[in-house]
Amino acid sequence: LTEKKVTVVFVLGGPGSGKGTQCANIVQHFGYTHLSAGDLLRAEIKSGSENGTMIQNMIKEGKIVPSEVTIKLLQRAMQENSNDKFLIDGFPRNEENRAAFESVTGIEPEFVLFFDCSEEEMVRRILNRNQGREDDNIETIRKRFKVYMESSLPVIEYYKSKGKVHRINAEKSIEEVFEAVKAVFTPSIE
Ligand code: UP5
Ligand code: MG
Repeated sequence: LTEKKVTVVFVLGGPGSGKGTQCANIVQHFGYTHLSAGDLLRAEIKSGSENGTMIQNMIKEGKIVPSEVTIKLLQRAMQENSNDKFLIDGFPRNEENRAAFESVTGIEPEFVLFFDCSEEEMVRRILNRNQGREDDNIETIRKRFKVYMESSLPVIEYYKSKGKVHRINAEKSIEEVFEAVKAVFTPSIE
């Protein structure tokens, strides 16, 4: 197995905060490859893999899929892609995800983009999305928020303590949020 040196940016924030939307914009402007952990897990369900039913049940309950499953999918996606710059969207979601990814891959993120948005606005966006996601119903949304507050926010706090977090006000329009995102990716001239 040949190890290539890769740059990874973690894109974190609550359910419906706009991670996927902004990652699509970043790909267009800055040449990253977008890897959504949630999309990889949903593709795994569709492919009829042996883990599919377990993953489907976890997502329906808003629970975090075991690290080894998600990390394997992320690693495979990075190995299959010739790019060396990746946006990892929606992962790591808990302390165990974070520690396992670092020890298994040896990769530390360059920085973390944190989309900060009120719960009220996130619920509104998810209920408007209408893409048939099995977790986009109010019962599951409540569970996703609880897991986010209890398990995912501490990961963001961890990276904040290491000075790696760029907080973005994600409450604004898609265009305004992207202006703030661009400023993070554009190297500034001293
Ligand atoms: N929208 C976006 N930006 C907007 C803006 N500025 N103004 C107005 N509208 C805006 O956006 C959501 C909706 O809002 C869209 O309709 C968009 O047009 C609009 P989107 O960009 O899709 O937000 P995103 O943050 O990506 O929301 P998503 O629902 O994907 O976030 P989640 O973190 O909940 O979902 P994810 O797919 O990452 O995970 C789903 C589940 O998978 C988890 O609950 C968990 O069970 C499982 N999972 C794991 O177990 N492990 C993992 O590592 C990852 C996932
Ligand atoms: Mg998403």
